[in-house]
Amino acid sequence: MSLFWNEGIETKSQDEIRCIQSERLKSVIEWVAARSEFHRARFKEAGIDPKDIDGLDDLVHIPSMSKADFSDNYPLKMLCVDRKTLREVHLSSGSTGAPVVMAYDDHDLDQWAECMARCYRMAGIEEGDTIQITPSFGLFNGGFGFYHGARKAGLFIIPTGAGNTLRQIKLMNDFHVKAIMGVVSYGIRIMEVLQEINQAIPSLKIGMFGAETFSDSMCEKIENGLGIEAFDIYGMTETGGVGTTGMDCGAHNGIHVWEDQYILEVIDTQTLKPLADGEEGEVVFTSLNRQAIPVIRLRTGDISRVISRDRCPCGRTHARLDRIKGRIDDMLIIKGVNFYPRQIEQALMDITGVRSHYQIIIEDINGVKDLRINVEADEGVTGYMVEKHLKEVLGFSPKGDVFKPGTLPRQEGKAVRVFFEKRGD
Ligand code: DLL
Repeated sequence: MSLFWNEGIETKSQDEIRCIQSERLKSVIEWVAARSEFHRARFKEAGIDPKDIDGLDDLVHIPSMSKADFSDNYPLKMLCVDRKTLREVHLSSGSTGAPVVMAYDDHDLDQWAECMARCYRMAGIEEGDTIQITPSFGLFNGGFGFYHGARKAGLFIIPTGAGNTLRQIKLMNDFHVKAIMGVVSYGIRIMEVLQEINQAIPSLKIGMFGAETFSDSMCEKIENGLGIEAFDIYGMTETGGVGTTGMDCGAHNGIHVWEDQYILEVIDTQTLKPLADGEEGEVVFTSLNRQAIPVIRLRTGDISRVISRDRCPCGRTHARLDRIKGRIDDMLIIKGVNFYPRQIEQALMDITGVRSHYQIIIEDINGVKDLRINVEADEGVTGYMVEKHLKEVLGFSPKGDVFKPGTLPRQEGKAVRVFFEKRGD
Protein backbone atom coordinates (compact mmCIF):
# COMPACT_ATOMS: atom_id res chain seq x y z
CA MET A 1 0.00 0.00 0.00
CA SER A 2 1.25 3.50 -0.77
CA LEU A 3 1.34 5.68 2.31
CA PHE A 4 0.58 8.71 0.12
CA TRP A 5 -2.86 9.97 -0.77
CA ASN A 6 -1.54 12.66 -3.10
CA GLU A 7 2.11 11.79 -3.65
CA GLY A 8 2.78 14.47 -6.25
CA ILE A 9 1.79 17.20 -3.82
CA GLU A 10 3.08 15.62 -0.62
CA THR A 11 6.62 15.24 -2.02
CA LYS A 12 7.04 18.51 -3.93
CA SER A 13 10.30 20.29 -3.21
CA GLN A 14 10.24 23.17 -0.76
CA ASP A 15 10.93 25.54 -3.68
CA GLU A 16 7.91 24.22 -5.53
CA ILE A 17 5.83 24.53 -2.36
CA ARG A 18 6.92 28.17 -1.98
CA CYS A 19 5.78 28.86 -5.57
CA ILE A 20 2.38 27.32 -4.91
CA GLN A 21 2.08 29.29 -1.69
CA SER A 22 2.96 32.57 -3.37
CA GLU A 23 0.40 32.08 -6.11
CA ARG A 24 -2.31 30.95 -3.73
CA LEU A 25 -1.58 33.74 -1.27
CA LYS A 26 -2.18 36.31 -4.01
CA SER A 27 -5.46 34.60 -4.92
CA VAL A 28 -6.74 34.34 -1.38
CA ILE A 29 -5.93 37.99 -0.66
CA GLU A 30 -7.75 38.99 -3.83
CA TRP A 31 -10.65 36.71 -2.81
CA VAL A 32 -11.15 38.16 0.68
CA ALA A 33 -10.53 41.76 -0.45
CA ALA A 34 -13.26 41.42 -3.07
CA ARG A 35 -15.78 39.80 -0.75
CA SER A 36 -15.29 40.80 2.86
CA GLU A 37 -15.73 44.18 4.49
CA PHE A 38 -13.88 42.83 7.51
CA HIS A 39 -10.71 42.14 5.51
CA ARG A 40 -10.97 45.35 3.47
CA ALA A 41 -11.11 47.36 6.68
CA ARG A 42 -8.09 45.55 8.08
CA PHE A 43 -6.01 46.13 4.97
CA LYS A 44 -7.00 49.78 4.97
CA GLU A 45 -6.08 50.20 8.62
CA ALA A 46 -2.66 48.67 7.95
CA GLY A 47 -2.18 50.94 4.91
CA ILE A 48 -2.01 47.98 2.54
CA ASP A 49 -3.37 47.83 -0.97
CA PRO A 50 -4.27 44.15 -1.46
CA LYS A 51 -3.11 44.46 -5.07
CA ASP A 52 0.44 45.05 -3.80
CA ILE A 53 0.61 41.61 -2.19
CA ASP A 54 2.74 39.85 -4.74
CA GLY A 55 3.75 36.65 -2.96
CA LEU A 56 5.19 35.11 0.16
CA ASP A 57 7.70 37.88 0.80
CA ASP A 58 4.83 40.29 1.40
CA LEU A 59 3.17 38.09 3.99
CA VAL A 60 4.87 39.80 6.94
CA HIS A 61 3.22 43.10 6.04
CA ILE A 62 -0.26 41.67 6.44
CA PRO A 63 -1.80 42.12 9.90
CA SER A 64 -2.61 38.99 11.90
CA MET A 65 -6.05 37.73 12.90
CA SER A 66 -7.07 36.11 16.19
CA LYS A 67 -9.90 34.23 17.85
CA ALA A 68 -11.25 37.64 18.92
CA ASP A 69 -11.94 38.46 15.25
CA PHE A 70 -14.16 35.39 15.08
CA SER A 71 -16.00 36.37 18.25
CA ASP A 72 -16.40 39.99 17.13
CA ASN A 73 -17.80 38.85 13.80
CA TYR A 74 -20.16 36.20 15.15
CA PRO A 75 -21.87 34.43 13.53
CA LEU A 76 -21.10 34.97 9.84
CA LYS A 77 -19.81 38.49 9.38
CA MET A 78 -16.52 37.28 7.86
CA LEU A 79 -18.29 35.17 5.23
CA CYS A 80 -16.80 35.40 1.73
CA VAL A 81 -19.37 33.31 -0.18
CA ASP A 82 -23.07 33.52 -0.91
CA ARG A 83 -24.87 32.17 2.15
CA LYS A 84 -26.97 29.89 -0.07
CA THR A 85 -23.83 27.93 -0.96
CA LEU A 86 -23.11 27.02 2.69
CA ARG A 87 -23.47 23.35 3.57
CA GLU A 88 -22.20 22.89 7.13
CA VAL A 89 -21.07 24.75 10.20
CA HIS A 90 -18.88 23.90 13.20
CA LEU A 91 -18.42 25.84 16.39
CA SER A 92 -15.87 25.75 19.12
CA SER A 93 -16.93 27.09 22.44
CA GLY A 94 -13.57 28.42 23.59
CA SER A 95 -13.17 29.40 27.20
CA THR A 96 -14.24 33.02 26.82
CA GLY A 97 -16.48 35.16 24.63
CA ALA A 98 -18.66 34.23 21.69
CA PRO A 99 -18.00 30.94 19.93
CA VAL A 100 -15.73 30.57 16.93
CA VAL A 101 -17.81 29.75 13.86
CA MET A 102 -16.47 27.98 10.78
CA ALA A 103 -18.82 27.61 7.83
CA TYR A 104 -18.16 25.41 4.80
CA ASP A 105 -19.31 25.39 1.22
CA ASP A 106 -18.88 22.28 -0.96
CA HIS A 107 -15.36 23.30 -1.92
CA ASP A 108 -14.33 23.70 1.74
CA LEU A 109 -15.80 20.36 2.74
CA ASP A 110 -13.84 18.75 -0.07
CA GLN A 111 -10.65 20.55 1.01
CA TRP A 112 -11.17 19.23 4.57
CA ALA A 113 -11.74 15.73 3.26
CA GLU A 114 -8.58 15.93 1.13
CA CYS A 115 -6.46 16.91 4.17
CA MET A 116 -8.01 14.13 6.24
CA ALA A 117 -7.63 11.55 3.47
CA ARG A 118 -3.91 12.35 3.39
CA CYS A 119 -3.78 11.79 7.18
CA TYR A 120 -5.54 8.43 6.95
CA ARG A 121 -3.19 7.15 4.27
CA MET A 122 -0.14 8.52 6.11
CA ALA A 123 -1.20 6.43 9.13
CA GLY A 124 -1.47 3.31 6.97
CA ILE A 125 -5.25 3.26 6.60
CA GLU A 126 -6.50 2.39 3.13
CA GLU A 127 -9.71 1.85 1.18
CA GLY A 128 -11.95 -0.77 2.77
CA ASP A 129 -10.38 -0.54 6.23
CA THR A 130 -12.74 -0.32 9.19
CA ILE A 131 -12.43 2.67 11.48
CA GLN A 132 -14.29 3.86 14.56
CA ILE A 133 -14.85 7.58 15.01
CA THR A 134 -15.20 8.40 18.71
CA PRO A 135 -15.39 12.21 18.92
CA SER A 136 -18.92 13.57 19.07
CA PHE A 137 -20.84 14.26 15.88
CA GLY A 138 -22.13 17.76 16.35
CA LEU A 139 -20.83 21.27 16.53
CA PHE A 140 -17.37 20.04 17.60
CA ASN A 141 -15.49 19.49 14.35
CA GLY A 142 -13.91 16.18 15.46
CA GLY A 143 -16.61 13.66 14.54
CA PHE A 144 -17.57 15.11 11.17
CA GLY A 145 -13.99 15.90 10.16
CA PHE A 146 -12.91 12.31 10.56
CA TYR A 147 -16.12 11.31 8.77
CA HIS A 148 -15.70 13.52 5.68
CA GLY A 149 -12.12 12.34 5.22
CA ALA A 150 -13.09 8.72 5.68
CA ARG A 151 -15.79 9.02 2.99
CA LYS A 152 -13.24 10.39 0.57
CA ALA A 153 -10.72 7.69 1.48
CA GLY A 154 -13.29 4.92 0.99
CA LEU A 155 -13.25 3.62 4.56
CA PHE A 156 -15.87 1.57 6.40
CA ILE A 157 -17.00 3.91 9.17
CA ILE A 158 -18.37 2.98 12.59
CA PRO A 159 -19.60 6.42 13.70
CA THR A 160 -20.03 5.79 17.42
CA GLY A 161 -19.39 9.35 18.58
CA ALA A 162 -18.50 9.92 22.22
CA GLY A 163 -19.21 7.88 25.35
CA ASN A 164 -20.37 4.39 26.35
CA THR A 165 -16.91 2.90 26.32
CA LEU A 166 -18.01 -0.69 26.93
CA ARG A 167 -20.16 -0.56 23.81
CA GLN A 168 -17.33 1.09 21.89
CA ILE A 169 -15.05 -1.83 22.82
CA LYS A 170 -17.69 -4.39 21.89
CA LEU A 171 -18.20 -2.77 18.49
CA MET A 172 -14.46 -2.59 17.85
CA ASN A 173 -14.21 -6.31 18.49
CA ASP A 174 -17.43 -7.27 16.65
CA PHE A 175 -16.47 -5.29 13.52
CA HIS A 176 -12.72 -5.97 13.66
CA VAL A 177 -11.93 -2.28 13.75
CA LYS A 178 -8.41 -1.50 12.51
CA ALA A 179 -8.15 2.13 13.58
CA ILE A 180 -9.77 4.50 16.04
CA MET A 181 -9.97 8.26 15.99
CA GLY A 182 -10.44 10.36 19.09
CA VAL A 183 -9.42 13.06 21.48
CA VAL A 184 -6.35 12.08 23.49
CA SER A 185 -8.19 11.59 26.77
CA TYR A 186 -10.61 9.19 25.11
CA GLY A 187 -7.73 7.01 24.01
CA ILE A 188 -6.79 6.86 27.68
CA ARG A 189 -10.34 6.07 28.72
CA ILE A 190 -10.57 3.09 26.36
CA MET A 191 -7.23 1.86 27.62
CA GLU A 192 -8.38 2.05 31.24
CA VAL A 193 -11.65 0.26 30.62
CA LEU A 194 -9.83 -2.50 28.75
CA GLN A 195 -7.56 -2.94 31.76
CA GLU A 196 -10.57 -3.02 34.12
CA ILE A 197 -12.39 -5.70 32.15
CA ASN A 198 -9.15 -7.47 31.27
CA GLN A 199 -9.82 -7.48 27.53
CA ALA A 200 -7.96 -6.49 24.39
CA ILE A 201 -8.92 -5.44 20.87
CA PRO A 202 -6.72 -7.66 18.72
CA SER A 203 -7.81 -6.13 15.40
CA LEU A 204 -6.85 -2.60 16.49
CA LYS A 205 -3.57 -1.40 14.99
CA ILE A 206 -3.77 2.36 14.62
CA GLY A 207 -5.02 5.35 16.60
CA MET A 208 -5.29 8.98 15.53
CA PHE A 209 -5.53 11.28 18.53
CA GLY A 210 -5.44 15.01 19.06
CA ALA A 211 -7.40 18.04 20.24
CA GLU A 212 -5.51 18.08 23.52
CA THR A 213 -2.05 18.19 25.00
CA PHE A 214 -0.25 15.05 23.90
CA SER A 215 3.15 14.37 25.47
CA ASP A 216 5.55 11.74 24.14
CA SER A 217 5.14 9.73 27.34
CA MET A 218 1.35 9.82 27.17
CA CYS A 219 1.51 8.73 23.55
CA GLU A 220 3.73 5.82 24.48
CA LYS A 221 1.36 4.82 27.28
CA ILE A 222 -1.59 4.76 24.89
CA GLU A 223 0.41 2.82 22.31
CA ASN A 224 1.38 0.18 24.86
CA GLY A 225 -2.04 0.08 26.53
CA LEU A 226 -3.96 -0.37 23.28
CA GLY A 227 -1.28 -2.24 21.35
CA ILE A 228 -1.36 0.29 18.52
CA GLU A 229 0.70 2.90 16.72
CA ALA A 230 -0.61 6.35 17.71
CA PHE A 231 -0.54 9.44 15.50
CA ASP A 232 -0.75 13.05 16.65
CA ILE A 233 -3.41 14.79 14.56
CA TYR A 234 -3.68 18.57 14.65
CA GLY A 235 -6.37 20.99 13.60
CA MET A 236 -8.73 23.66 14.83
CA THR A 237 -12.13 25.12 14.05
CA GLU A 238 -10.63 28.28 12.54
CA THR A 239 -8.49 26.49 9.95
CA GLY A 240 -11.38 24.18 9.02
CA GLY A 241 -11.10 21.43 11.62
CA VAL A 242 -9.27 18.26 12.53
CA GLY A 243 -6.48 17.22 10.21
CA THR A 244 -6.45 20.43 8.15
CA THR A 245 -3.13 21.48 9.65
CA GLY A 246 -1.62 18.01 9.53
CA MET A 247 -0.47 14.97 11.45
CA ASP A 248 2.79 13.18 12.18
CA CYS A 249 3.88 10.33 9.93
CA GLY A 250 5.30 6.89 10.80
CA ALA A 251 8.68 8.51 11.52
CA HIS A 252 6.96 10.32 14.42
CA ASN A 253 9.21 13.29 14.21
CA GLY A 254 6.84 16.21 13.87
CA ILE A 255 3.45 17.09 12.43
CA HIS A 256 3.55 17.46 8.63
CA VAL A 257 1.65 20.66 7.98
CA TRP A 258 -0.13 20.50 4.59
CA GLU A 259 1.82 23.41 3.18
CA ASP A 260 0.07 23.56 -0.18
CA GLN A 261 -3.09 24.26 1.85
CA TYR A 262 -1.74 26.45 4.66
CA ILE A 263 1.19 28.78 5.19
CA LEU A 264 2.80 27.99 8.52
CA GLU A 265 4.61 30.64 10.52
CA VAL A 266 5.92 30.63 14.05
CA ILE A 267 6.05 34.12 15.52
CA ASP A 268 7.41 35.82 18.62
CA THR A 269 4.43 36.59 20.84
CA GLN A 270 5.89 39.94 21.93
CA THR A 271 7.30 41.40 18.72
CA LEU A 272 4.96 39.40 16.42
CA LYS A 273 7.94 38.90 14.09
CA PRO A 274 8.44 35.50 12.40
CA LEU A 275 10.96 33.28 14.16
CA ALA A 276 13.62 31.11 12.57
CA ASP A 277 13.00 27.38 12.29
CA GLY A 278 13.73 25.63 15.57
CA GLU A 279 12.71 28.62 17.68
CA GLU A 280 9.63 28.25 19.82
CA GLY A 281 6.74 30.67 19.48
CA GLU A 282 3.10 31.05 18.49
CA VAL A 283 1.86 29.07 15.52
CA VAL A 284 0.21 31.18 12.79
CA PHE A 285 -1.70 29.85 9.78
CA THR A 286 -2.93 31.32 6.52
CA SER A 287 -5.44 29.15 4.67
CA LEU A 288 -4.68 29.03 0.94
CA ASN A 289 -7.56 26.96 -0.35
CA ARG A 290 -10.69 27.78 1.59
CA GLN A 291 -13.59 29.87 0.35
CA ALA A 292 -16.22 30.55 3.00
CA ILE A 293 -14.10 31.94 5.84
CA PRO A 294 -10.41 31.97 4.91
CA VAL A 295 -7.97 32.91 7.64
CA ILE A 296 -5.07 35.24 6.98
CA ARG A 297 -2.20 35.00 9.44
CA LEU A 298 -4.39 33.55 12.16
CA ARG A 299 -2.70 33.57 15.55
CA THR A 300 -3.67 30.17 16.93
CA GLY A 301 -2.52 30.67 20.52
CA ASP A 302 -0.66 27.34 20.21
CA ILE A 303 3.03 27.13 21.09
CA SER A 304 5.44 25.05 19.04
CA ARG A 305 8.44 25.23 16.70
CA VAL A 306 9.34 24.06 13.21
CA ILE A 307 11.46 20.93 13.58
CA SER A 308 12.60 20.69 9.97
CA ARG A 309 11.81 21.50 6.36
CA ASP A 310 14.09 18.75 5.05
CA ARG A 311 12.68 15.73 3.32
CA CYS A 312 11.39 13.36 6.02
CA PRO A 313 12.36 9.67 6.01
CA CYS A 314 8.72 9.07 4.94
CA GLY A 315 9.42 10.99 1.71
CA ARG A 316 7.24 13.98 2.52
CA THR A 317 8.64 17.46 2.17
CA HIS A 318 6.01 19.47 4.00
CA ALA A 319 7.37 21.25 7.10
CA ARG A 320 7.36 19.37 10.36
CA LEU A 321 5.94 21.10 13.42
CA ASP A 322 6.79 19.87 16.91
CA ARG A 323 4.02 18.55 19.14
CA ILE A 324 1.96 21.45 20.48
CA LYS A 325 3.54 22.45 23.78
CA GLY A 326 0.42 24.20 25.03
CA ARG A 327 -1.58 27.33 24.46
CA ILE A 328 -0.25 30.76 25.32
CA ASP A 329 -3.10 31.23 27.77
CA ASP A 330 -2.25 27.85 29.40
CA MET A 331 1.14 29.00 30.57
CA LEU A 332 1.41 28.86 34.32
CA ILE A 333 3.73 30.95 36.44
CA ILE A 334 4.23 29.59 39.93
CA LYS A 335 6.97 30.79 42.24
CA GLY A 336 8.53 32.63 39.33
CA VAL A 337 8.79 29.49 37.20
CA ASN A 338 7.01 29.47 33.82
CA PHE A 339 5.76 26.15 32.50
CA TYR A 340 3.03 24.47 30.49
CA PRO A 341 0.74 21.69 31.76
CA ARG A 342 2.25 19.34 29.16
CA GLN A 343 5.60 19.50 30.95
CA ILE A 344 3.89 18.27 34.11
CA GLU A 345 2.13 15.53 32.14
CA GLN A 346 5.41 14.39 30.63
CA ALA A 347 7.09 14.33 34.04
CA LEU A 348 4.23 12.44 35.70
CA MET A 349 4.04 9.80 32.98
CA ASP A 350 7.73 9.09 33.43
CA ILE A 351 7.15 7.86 37.00
CA THR A 352 6.65 4.10 37.04
CA GLY A 353 3.21 3.15 38.35
CA VAL A 354 1.63 6.52 37.62
CA ARG A 355 -1.61 6.19 35.61
CA SER A 356 -2.94 8.54 32.95
CA HIS A 357 -5.32 10.70 34.98
CA TYR A 358 -4.12 13.74 36.82
CA GLN A 359 -5.22 17.19 37.92
CA ILE A 360 -3.11 20.30 38.16
CA ILE A 361 -4.49 22.49 40.91
CA ILE A 362 -3.37 26.08 41.22
CA GLU A 363 -3.99 27.13 44.76
CA ASP A 364 -4.24 30.80 45.54
CA ILE A 365 -3.86 31.18 49.28
CA ASN A 366 -4.11 34.81 50.36
CA GLY A 367 -2.80 35.89 46.96
CA VAL A 368 0.18 33.49 46.94
CA LYS A 369 0.07 30.87 44.22
CA ASP A 370 1.10 27.29 44.82
CA LEU A 371 0.74 24.07 42.89
CA ARG A 372 -0.83 20.77 43.87
CA ILE A 373 -0.89 17.69 41.70
CA ASN A 374 -3.50 14.96 42.11
CA VAL A 375 -2.56 11.87 40.24
CA GLU A 376 -3.85 8.31 39.98
CA ALA A 377 -1.23 5.66 40.56
CA ASP A 378 -0.73 2.04 41.49
CA GLU A 379 0.03 1.02 45.05
CA GLY A 380 3.58 1.81 46.02
CA VAL A 381 3.69 5.24 44.38
CA THR A 382 3.77 7.90 47.08
CA GLY A 383 3.18 11.64 47.08
CA TYR A 384 6.81 12.09 48.00
CA MET A 385 7.94 10.25 44.85
CA VAL A 386 5.76 12.54 42.74
CA GLU A 387 7.03 15.66 44.49
CA LYS A 388 10.67 14.62 44.16
CA HIS A 389 10.41 13.90 40.46
CA LEU A 390 8.51 17.11 39.70
CA LYS A 391 11.11 19.08 41.63
CA GLU A 392 13.79 17.75 39.29
CA VAL A 393 11.76 18.81 36.26
CA LEU A 394 10.24 22.10 37.40
CA GLY A 395 12.84 23.35 39.85
CA PHE A 396 10.39 23.64 42.70
CA SER A 397 8.37 21.11 44.58
CA PRO A 398 4.58 21.09 44.17
CA LYS A 399 2.48 19.05 46.58
CA GLY A 400 1.67 15.61 45.23
CA ASP A 401 -1.41 13.61 46.23
CA VAL A 402 -1.80 10.07 44.96
CA PHE A 403 -5.25 8.60 44.25
CA LYS A 404 -6.42 5.07 43.50
CA PRO A 405 -6.94 4.34 39.78
CA GLY A 406 -10.43 5.32 38.61
CA THR A 407 -11.15 7.79 41.42
CA LEU A 408 -10.45 11.18 39.83
CA PRO A 409 -13.39 12.63 37.85
CA ARG A 410 -13.53 12.10 34.06
CA GLN A 411 -15.13 14.36 31.42
CA GLU A 412 -16.56 13.57 28.03
CA GLY A 413 -14.69 15.35 25.19
CA LYS A 414 -11.60 17.37 25.92
CA ALA A 415 -10.31 16.72 29.44
CA VAL A 416 -10.07 19.51 31.98
CA ARG A 417 -6.69 19.16 33.69
CA VAL A 418 -6.10 22.52 35.31
CA PHE A 419 -8.20 23.78 38.22
CA PHE A 420 -8.00 26.99 40.21
CA GLU A 421 -8.76 27.13 43.92
CA LYS A 422 -8.83 30.36 45.86
CA ARG A 423 -8.57 30.29 49.61
CA GLY A 424 -7.94 32.82 52.34
CA ASP A 425 -7.43 32.59 56.07
O1 DLL B 1 -9.72 20.18 18.68
C1 DLL B 1 -9.79 19.70 16.31
C2 DLL B 1 -9.41 18.28 16.57
C3 DLL B 1 -10.39 17.33 16.81
C4 DLL B 1 -8.08 17.89 16.51
C5 DLL B 1 -10.03 16.00 17.03
C6 DLL B 1 -7.71 16.57 16.71
C7 DLL B 1 -8.69 15.62 16.99
P1 DLL B 1 -10.89 22.90 18.34
O2 DLL B 1 -11.92 22.39 19.28
O3 DLL B 1 -11.19 24.12 17.56
O4 DLL B 1 -10.54 21.80 17.26
O5 DLL B 1 -9.57 23.12 19.18
C8 DLL B 1 -8.39 23.53 18.56
O6 DLL B 1 -7.09 22.28 20.19
O7 DLL B 1 -5.76 25.28 18.78
C9 DLL B 1 -4.98 23.31 20.01
O8 DLL B 1 -4.86 24.18 21.12
C10 DLL B 1 -5.73 22.05 20.43
N1 DLL B 1 -5.27 20.91 19.63
C11 DLL B 1 -5.81 20.40 18.50
N2 DLL B 1 -5.08 19.34 18.07
C12 DLL B 1 -4.05 19.20 18.95
C13 DLL B 1 -2.94 18.31 19.06
C14 DLL B 1 -10.00 20.56 17.54
N3 DLL B 1 -2.74 17.33 18.18
C15 DLL B 1 -7.28 23.58 19.59
N4 DLL B 1 -2.07 18.49 20.10
C16 DLL B 1 -5.93 23.90 18.97
C17 DLL B 1 -2.26 19.48 21.01
C18 DLL B 1 -4.17 20.21 19.95
N5 DLL B 1 -3.29 20.35 20.95
